[in-house]
Amino acid sequence: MKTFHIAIFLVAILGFTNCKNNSNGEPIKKKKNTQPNIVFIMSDDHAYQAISAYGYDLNNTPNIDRIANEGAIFNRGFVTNSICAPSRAVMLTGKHSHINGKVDNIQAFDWNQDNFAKSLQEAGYQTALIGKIHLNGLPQGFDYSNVLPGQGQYYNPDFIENGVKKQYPGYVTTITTDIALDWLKNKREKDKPFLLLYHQKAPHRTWMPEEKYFTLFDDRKFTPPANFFDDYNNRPAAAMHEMGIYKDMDIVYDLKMLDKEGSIKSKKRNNAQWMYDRMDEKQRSAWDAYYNPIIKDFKSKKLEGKDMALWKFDRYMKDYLRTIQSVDDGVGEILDYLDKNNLSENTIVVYTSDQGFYLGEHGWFDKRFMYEESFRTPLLIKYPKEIKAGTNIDNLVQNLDFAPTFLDYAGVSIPKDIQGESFRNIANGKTNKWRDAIYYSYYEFPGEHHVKRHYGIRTDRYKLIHFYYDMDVWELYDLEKDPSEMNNVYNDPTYDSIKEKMHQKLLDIRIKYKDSDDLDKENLELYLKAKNMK
Ligand code: SGN
Ligand code: CA
Repeated sequence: MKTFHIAIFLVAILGFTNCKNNSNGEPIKKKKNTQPNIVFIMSDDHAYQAISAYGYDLNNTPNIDRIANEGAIFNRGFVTNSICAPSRAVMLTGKHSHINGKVDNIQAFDWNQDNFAKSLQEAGYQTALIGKIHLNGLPQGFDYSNVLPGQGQYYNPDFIENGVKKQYPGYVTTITTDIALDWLKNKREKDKPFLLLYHQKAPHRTWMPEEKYFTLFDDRKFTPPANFFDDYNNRPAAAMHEMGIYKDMDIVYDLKMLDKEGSIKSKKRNNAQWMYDRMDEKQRSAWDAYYNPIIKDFKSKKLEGKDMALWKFDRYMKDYLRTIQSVDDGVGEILDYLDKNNLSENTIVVYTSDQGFYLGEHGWFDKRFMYEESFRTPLLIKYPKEIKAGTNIDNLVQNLDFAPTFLDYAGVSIPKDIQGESFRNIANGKTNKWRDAIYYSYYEFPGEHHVKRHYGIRTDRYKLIHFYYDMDVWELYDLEKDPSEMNNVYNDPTYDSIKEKMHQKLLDIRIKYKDSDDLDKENLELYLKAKNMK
């Protein structure tokens, strides 16, 4: 072989590629890295309505929007079970709750089963999990983990670093970002591709803002959505909720009216006091300087009925959106780090939430229901190598699809028992061939917020839901005519043939995903046992 050919052969075999010149003007030879890095950003309870890229005009999230602007925004991203720990288990395993076993927030998660981080680790990735995961036990599949115990705390939170607990002074969102940046800068092995799960606690209840955002939105009065005063006509499960802003949101615990005199009545004053006491003196005095005048004003107003409901909504929105501002700052810091270190081109960045959230729709906060605002979740992705900037996607994707999508991007084979599908070729526009229906199942009842057990199916236009266990109620929605799901048309004869088709599709999809009434019963037994109710 001639020298020239040998040189070409060596270059090909070693996978070297020329990029920029060094300061001497010589080309820097860099090993061609074919496996992309993955930064998977998840926040907790972040409603898509509260991301400016989705166009709701509630707040401004310039950094999260950067992901959409430089990549793709999914308008129909959904979860399979709208509650924290189960959603994370689905995300890690690519399997529905009834298959991965984590059907509710109560029962234990089995870390011994496969997850996509384990597969990427085996394929040579450096892996880290930072922030909220809400799954018991030492995370498996990660070279480094530093996670919040359970729900975590907003102020001076504890973290568990590789199994060892320690308290960090400061605000949880900024601490989580600092830990993630420290791992990126100082802890990972820089010659390997990396997977970073960077998971924020915010904007989870009780929406305690960072000091620098206390006054953000003070000049604004938030008006609730059109169905804020919903009467739940024809929707008995919805009528039994315990997640009403007017009826159930705690004035002291959720809305910070912890008056020193103790004259404002609340079921959760002790919890509120405990969270307040966690702050150090400096944090408390900043807190008091902001909230005490609001408490004074609230007391003087003596609000009732509709006025009280509207006041609560406005206070809720202000604090909820403030906590998101700190999340957005963190996203900006991570994106800046990638940009400044020439990592952006070869890094996939995803922003999502463990589920959506009600911002006053149906009069609610919280999630759990299969109605759109909590079934849907924000989903934005950028990967400049493959995804065109400004892409808009309407396909029905779910958190079930993350695991196979990441494995696909990394060139790692997707285990046959994974139930999700890679949306890589949807994101890059290569195909539009995709599923026409998605499946949902929620289990945590009896439980907080009193949302009945239900499962259902959603297609492009229709949604069929079955509430069961201690009731037997079906609901059908025509999302084109009734996007706010106020009109249950299950018993409307004009929808008879649609109803029949949707029932058939529901049967089919339950078979496809291996779910059944028998499994529902088994899960119920396990749940009641775990809750010591049996
Ligand atoms: C806590 C909250 C609930 C919330 C659940 C589940 N109550 O129990 O409002 O629905 O978490 O949230 S609180 O008084 O403790 O704040 S999840 O996101 O973790 O599933
Ligand atoms: Ca959540």
